[in-house]
Amino acid sequence: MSQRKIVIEPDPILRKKSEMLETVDDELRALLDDMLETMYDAPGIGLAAVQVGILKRLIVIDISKDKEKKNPLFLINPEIISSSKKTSVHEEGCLSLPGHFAEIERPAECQIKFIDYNGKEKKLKADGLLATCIQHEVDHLNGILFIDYLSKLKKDMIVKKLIKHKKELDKVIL
Ligand code: GNR
Ligand code: NI
Repeated sequence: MSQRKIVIEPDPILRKKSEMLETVDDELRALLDDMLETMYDAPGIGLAAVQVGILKRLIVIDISKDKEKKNPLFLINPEIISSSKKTSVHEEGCLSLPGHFAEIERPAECQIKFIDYNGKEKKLKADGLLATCIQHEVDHLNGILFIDYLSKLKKDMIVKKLIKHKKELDKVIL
């Protein structure tokens, strides 16, 4: 297992649509394992493959609070098949937008269809933080970031700060 580098906004790859997978094999599982390790190390509660530079429809999630009792969820080709009319507001963060948080309104519940780690088709009903996280991750697969739901003013301000942040990071690396 190895950790991968997380792509930070602005980066054109984060705006691309990820592609469906045809097969679940050991190579794919190795990538999912790397994504999970990268997410735990960050730390985060979700990660989409595009955030490590791979345009495939893959997501890992673990919303468990207890570090001892991990509960990883691997979603391959996830599809939201229904969403509630009722919405909820959660404070969201994103590993591709380090240091920035905003309250985002989304459907409170959703149902998804996906392929699991073993290549089996599954369905899942989610609410609360899990529903929010799933929708945030599926957005990544379609090139959408949570800042896209904010006013242009707020969004531009965050992107400007991230450009500065990335320049600082470059200085440290050089
Ligand atoms: O770690 C994360 N926390 C989070 C909090 C509220 C809603 C969504 C998330 S996902 C985020 C990790 C990430 O960037 N996933 O794409
Ligand atoms: Ni994110």
